[in-house]
Amino acid sequence: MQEDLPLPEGFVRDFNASRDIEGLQDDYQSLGRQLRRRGIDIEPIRRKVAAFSVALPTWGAGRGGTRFAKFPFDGAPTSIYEKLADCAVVQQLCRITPRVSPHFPWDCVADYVALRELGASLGLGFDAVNSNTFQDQPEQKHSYSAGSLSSAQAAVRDQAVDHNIECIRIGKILGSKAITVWVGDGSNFPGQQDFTRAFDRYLESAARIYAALPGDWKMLLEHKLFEPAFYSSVLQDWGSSILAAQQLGEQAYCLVDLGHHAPTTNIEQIVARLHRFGKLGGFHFNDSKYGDDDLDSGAINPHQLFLVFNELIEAESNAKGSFAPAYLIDQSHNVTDPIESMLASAEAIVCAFAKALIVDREALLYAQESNDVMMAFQSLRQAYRTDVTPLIAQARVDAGGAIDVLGAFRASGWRKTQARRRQRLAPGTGIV
Ligand code: PSV
Ligand code: MN
Repeated sequence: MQEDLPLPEGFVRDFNASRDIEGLQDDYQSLGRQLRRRGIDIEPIRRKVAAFSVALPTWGAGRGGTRFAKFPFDGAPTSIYEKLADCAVVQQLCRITPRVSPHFPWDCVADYVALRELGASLGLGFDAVNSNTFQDQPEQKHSYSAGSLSSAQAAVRDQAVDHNIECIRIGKILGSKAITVWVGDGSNFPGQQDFTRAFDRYLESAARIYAALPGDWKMLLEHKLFEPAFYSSVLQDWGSSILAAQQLGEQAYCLVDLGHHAPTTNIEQIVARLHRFGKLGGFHFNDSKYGDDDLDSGAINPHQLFLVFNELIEAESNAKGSFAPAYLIDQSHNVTDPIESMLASAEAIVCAFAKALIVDREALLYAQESNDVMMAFQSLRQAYRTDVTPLIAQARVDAGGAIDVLGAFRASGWRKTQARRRQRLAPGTGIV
């Protein structure tokens, strides 16, 4: 497939040439020396960083909002095609986001073969497909106002199951290998719903989706503590999630969205538990201070992100079969340019990954086994304190990305060009 990348050929190269590439090399070598003194070879770490990737959410390319307001911005993408182009800009600059995760029916088009080809021409593949039974669509027969997969009404459940099966059909055309199922089902009042019967109905509907899963696909169950249901959610935590995944079968896994837990929850421990029982399926990265805030990854608690990756590295080294959890950014970009947020978030995520890679695992194990609390903690702290940005930037530049992703994005003038283009297409409307 011939590439038709959004930023002009040579743009990144010229941008990098205008920056201090030699300074970056000095910083990289200095980090290499620092790590060598700790007995760590930087080269295998760089190779792992170079192989790392995280998918972009198509819905993250647009402006998010709250239930109070949504503030549009000039040059915002208006269709899945324009969203793909924006995601391709992210990938062109950072080189660790080569896939997008589509959400249906938001991303419905007439021709999915053409969509797949467009993605390929932009240098993008398709990650997990996401179903949406948490909103009503205009042409929809039955409302999800009282639940979807767990609805008390069989016709509503059938409609929700059919939608998920349709998502799998589309995903097969796009080249996806997983479906992520998140439902907003739950209740707002004590007594509104029988917890057990609602969960049983959810399990029965999920089993029908599972039965339609191709043999090489995963079904990822995403739990969430609250919202839109404010008293109880049907799949409220990793406990319900792992029970459901175990009952469904070996292709069913749990997906951890970092924002879907109570503020004090030890998410890294959940990672370890899910892995221990072979049910760690993937992540939705974001950050939060209060609830499911959908803030940018690492913006509030970069240490938690590091600890999550520490468990993931640990899990990978103890993996029985292949270890391939799905990594996706899932954020709501309410006040920033979504491209800038995705660039900064991808960087925060890969930084946490790199820091987890340089943990001295032998020292950690020794300290743990000899009850040396302080040295165990210091094994993690030393890695967390290390500035890995030269390593990340070097790997990115080697892969053809920008030395400074945000600087390059601003220098590209991409958003202004898009705004002008859209103004030409819909002059005087102010619609962006
Ligand atoms: C729900 O809060 C969620 O995290 C699910 O992953 C949805 O698919 C996504 O956000 C978009 O609304
Ligand atoms: Mn999510």
